[in-house]
Amino acid sequence: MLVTCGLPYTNGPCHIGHLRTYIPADFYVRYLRRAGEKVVFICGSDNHGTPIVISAEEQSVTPREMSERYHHHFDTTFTRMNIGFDHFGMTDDPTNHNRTQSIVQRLIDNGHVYRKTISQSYCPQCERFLPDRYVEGICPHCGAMARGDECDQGCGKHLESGELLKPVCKVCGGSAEFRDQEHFFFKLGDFSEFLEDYLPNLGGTSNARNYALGWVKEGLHDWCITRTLDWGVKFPGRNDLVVYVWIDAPIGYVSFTEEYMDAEGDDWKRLWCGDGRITHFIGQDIIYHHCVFWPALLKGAGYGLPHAVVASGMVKIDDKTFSKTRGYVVWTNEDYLDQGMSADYLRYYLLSYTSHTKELNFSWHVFQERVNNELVDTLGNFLYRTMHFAHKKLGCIPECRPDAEICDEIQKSIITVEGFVRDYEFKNAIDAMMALASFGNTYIQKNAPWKLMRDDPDQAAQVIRNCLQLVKALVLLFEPVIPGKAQIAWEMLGYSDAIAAHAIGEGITGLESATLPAPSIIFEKIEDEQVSRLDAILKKRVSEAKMKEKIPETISIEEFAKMDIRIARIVAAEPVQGSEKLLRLTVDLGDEQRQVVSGIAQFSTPAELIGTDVVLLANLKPAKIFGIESNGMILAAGDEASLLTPQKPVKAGTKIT
Ligand code: B3M
Ligand code: ZN
Repeated sequence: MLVTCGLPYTNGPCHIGHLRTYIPADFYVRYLRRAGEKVVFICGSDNHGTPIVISAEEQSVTPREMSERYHHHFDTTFTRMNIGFDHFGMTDDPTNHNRTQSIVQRLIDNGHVYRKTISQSYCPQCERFLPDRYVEGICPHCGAMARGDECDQGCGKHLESGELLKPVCKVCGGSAEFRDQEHFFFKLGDFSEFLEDYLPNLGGTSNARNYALGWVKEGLHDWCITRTLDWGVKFPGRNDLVVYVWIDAPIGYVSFTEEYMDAEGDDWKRLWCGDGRITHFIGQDIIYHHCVFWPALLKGAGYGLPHAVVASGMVKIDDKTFSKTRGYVVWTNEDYLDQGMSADYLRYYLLSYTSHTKELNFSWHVFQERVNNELVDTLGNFLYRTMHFAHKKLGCIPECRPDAEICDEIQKSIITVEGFVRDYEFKNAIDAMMALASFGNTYIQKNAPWKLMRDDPDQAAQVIRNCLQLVKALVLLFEPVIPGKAQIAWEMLGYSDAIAAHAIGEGITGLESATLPAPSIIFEKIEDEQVSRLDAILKKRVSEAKMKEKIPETISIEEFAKMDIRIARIVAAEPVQGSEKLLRLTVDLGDEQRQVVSGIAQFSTPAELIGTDVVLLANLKPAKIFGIESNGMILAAGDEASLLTPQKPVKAGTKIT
């Protein structure tokens, strides 16, 4: 079978939000392998799309250079976090260009693509079209600031080209206009019936299935699948267009499998063109792309379909919405690994803290508590007590067989863990593992081999033999969670090979009677001062972000003087047909009257406004809003759009200086 992880964009470093998907996926793959399944584990970096071009421009490097830099960064970070992909490819590599063109050509041949002329934002100053994030403006649905393809700060709706109000070019800041341009569309709407059949049987977590079914029932819109950019995979037969990044990114899953299987001398089609049992691990925010768009695309091109989609809940930081700009972020290297912290501790915390589909509220204090109480005090304590005693008092593994009662307990745990992992209930699986460690602690405490040693050494050896069996089972069970620590513990049992080569079921099979090396302490407590240090890094980042927000860039008086701000009197006001937000206003400037479209309909009625003196930015470039020309912008403050008015009466048209 095949397991994949959502592909990270190559325009920023790895953070805790990424790990929330990759660590459970890695856990799942390790578990399946240790349960005897053959799994190919694939990921790669997502190199195309406007965010990457924009970041590259800002840093004066080519998008390819920037992609390579971050590609390498992710690759090494994953290794440091014990996340072991079989292959980590790049969507900009030739395999993916070829595979994407071939799939798009198939969609065209199969009649799933059509051309349509649409109005596209265009910057006359920069003389270029402005796809997706190249343009910003106002969301027509909720009125928040939004970018071209998505209302990312407001209602979250997907925006089609031309929908954005008051579009502004992200490169030069000038107002953009709309121009007609021919684009290609994928007939997503044609796949509704197929998806209604397919989705109820899709495996994985229910959040993915249910959201997707809901969207399909609401009705699907066709997707524009081309963009006017140089960077990306060329649309077949068109040198001026590339495919939308959400086409070639998921196709990366196919291409990376192809690269890996070719190198292994195996056939990638086995996984993608038959029943390959494909499982995608993704973040909850990209369910639409993976459960609606992607299966339709695969179906349309005649490929096999995903068997399961596992969607992780979002991450909050100290109860605040995750936000890189506001400083609510934890960077994997800088804030954690480079601070000398153990990869396995973070793996344990992220996997065991809450159910996979729920929101994870990250906190260093909870992290410390969980690691210290569970990993160190429960698991670590049992391992160390057993190994220390066995080494010191016996020096080797006693030859007796473990008691049936112990083997039953282990067997029960193995079955419970198996059930939870298959249901993607990773937290419950780990709780069940930890329960076996607690059982071990209770057992050793009750049977006190240190006391038996004097009166009944055979019985003492039996108790220790039982504990060693529990240790073996625990180490095998926990390997997918904490692979690094598990390997060390494995070697303390006298083994010298890789634990990953052993099945979890071996937890109930015998132990080779090896001499036992002196055990070391594998799990060390996280000290308060360590946590304070980690927490201070986070607090500092948040306060720095706040400072930046408060102090905008300074401008010169000349720059200010460029703005023609005047008092204007509203002389007419009426709603704009088809919009709940907009009013069409006529304002008087003394020697002229102007038409201005303003997004204040929800806060002021036309009757209230007529006769009011307001502040107008009079030399803002004219723009068309909802097809109506707007000549200037009325200034307002706060969430309720409170209009600014002069303190003492002044003549309409008075310049503000
Ligand atoms: N590069 C990252 C995201 O939206 C995006 C994933 C692609 S998966 C094919 O989370
Ligand atoms: Zn521009």
